[in-house]
Amino acid sequence: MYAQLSNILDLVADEDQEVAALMAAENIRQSENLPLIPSENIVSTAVAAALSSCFTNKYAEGYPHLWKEGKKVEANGRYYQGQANTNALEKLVINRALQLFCDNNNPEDYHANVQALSGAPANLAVLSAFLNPGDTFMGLALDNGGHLTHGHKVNITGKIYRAVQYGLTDEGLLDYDAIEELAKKEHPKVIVCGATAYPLTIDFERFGKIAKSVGALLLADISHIAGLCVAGVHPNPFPHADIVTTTTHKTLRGPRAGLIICKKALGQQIDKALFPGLQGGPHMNTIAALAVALKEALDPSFKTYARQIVSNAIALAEDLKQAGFKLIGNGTQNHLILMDVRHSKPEVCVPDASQLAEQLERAHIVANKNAVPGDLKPWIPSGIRLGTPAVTTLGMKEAEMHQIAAFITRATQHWQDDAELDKIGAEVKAFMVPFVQG
Ligand code: DSN
Repeated sequence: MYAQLSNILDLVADEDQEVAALMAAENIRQSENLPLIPSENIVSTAVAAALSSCFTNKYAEGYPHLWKEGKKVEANGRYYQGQANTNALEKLVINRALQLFCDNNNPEDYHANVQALSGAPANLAVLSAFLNPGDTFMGLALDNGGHLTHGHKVNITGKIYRAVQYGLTDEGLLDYDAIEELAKKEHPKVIVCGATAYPLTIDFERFGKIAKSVGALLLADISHIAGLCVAGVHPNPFPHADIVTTTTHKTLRGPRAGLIICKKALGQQIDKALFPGLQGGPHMNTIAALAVALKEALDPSFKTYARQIVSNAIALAEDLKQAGFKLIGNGTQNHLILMDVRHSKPEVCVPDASQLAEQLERAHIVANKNAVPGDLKPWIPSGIRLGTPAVTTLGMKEAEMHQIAAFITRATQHWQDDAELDKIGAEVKAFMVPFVQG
């Protein structure tokens, strides 16, 4: 899997030994630790190579099109010369994004902006396109699984807009009736749906109805589940959402970037909000890598991959439940699992999820601490968030998930026993070998 990196290492080492040493060390770390953070994945060699292409040298402020009276027209909308290849590349990735995300919903009715540097600027661009400072929007609270950019008070989206936060039920489910009631009371201009830590299917149709009933735009942030949506293993947000944002490096398995797809009538406002409103020149090397990743996602094999991500998550969740862990939502329907370790059965109950995350890393199991519904102090969370996109990319299937669940259970039971954790770490390292050689 990581073998081709040695060539890159040699090239960097010729010029900079310090950076080459860090790259080599990170390569080893990634090969010896179970990658279970649900927002991480492992890109293909072609995606990695496109990222290091000469497109990194080119400035390309503007777009490969112009908007005239709300209609997109073929024209060079760049500010600098030398754009023959950047224009062709950006048009290619726009078309691939529309084909992938809007296939059954008339791609010609949609527009894609592929320049967002990641999910946070994508969300901010959309909000700034349709809200004035002080305007109201709704989003899922961070400690209930939402994202910072869905209106958390420390984020710019919570500072300049009036962000009304909705939550989950005590069982960890989206409460659509309560969300509808809140929308009727607050009259938001935009409703954001989507999450960073929600293990169940999102009902975009219901969200669409709620937004429509109060005259709000629906923004679906599908950063976590984009790969599942395009593969048909999670419902697609279109046609219910007006705008979709996503990062491209999670289940979609591309470079670290952001995508905005919207109903065409909103395209001009969104393009303008992103550039010149928020960003400068797009990173054309990342856009080249995104083009490659979208081609990979359009291949039928990607559907098989996405299905396996979910099957793996379900297998892992079932075993963890059997072991006594309390899972938010009582399991998973997507790629992630949220364990409430402070309220699990005594055999796996741990009073401190932050320390547990650190001790799991000692056992070569890399996950992240996460707030769960009901946490009174989100900075001292009760949850551990796990995901299967990266281990599925490595070729692991249900049999390996049973083994991973056993590692996690043992490491949790012995979380204060460094010697035992080191022993588990050695076993995990050996377990990874066949999956990372290549
Ligand atoms: N950091 C991402 C995640 O882990 O879900 C969200 O931005």
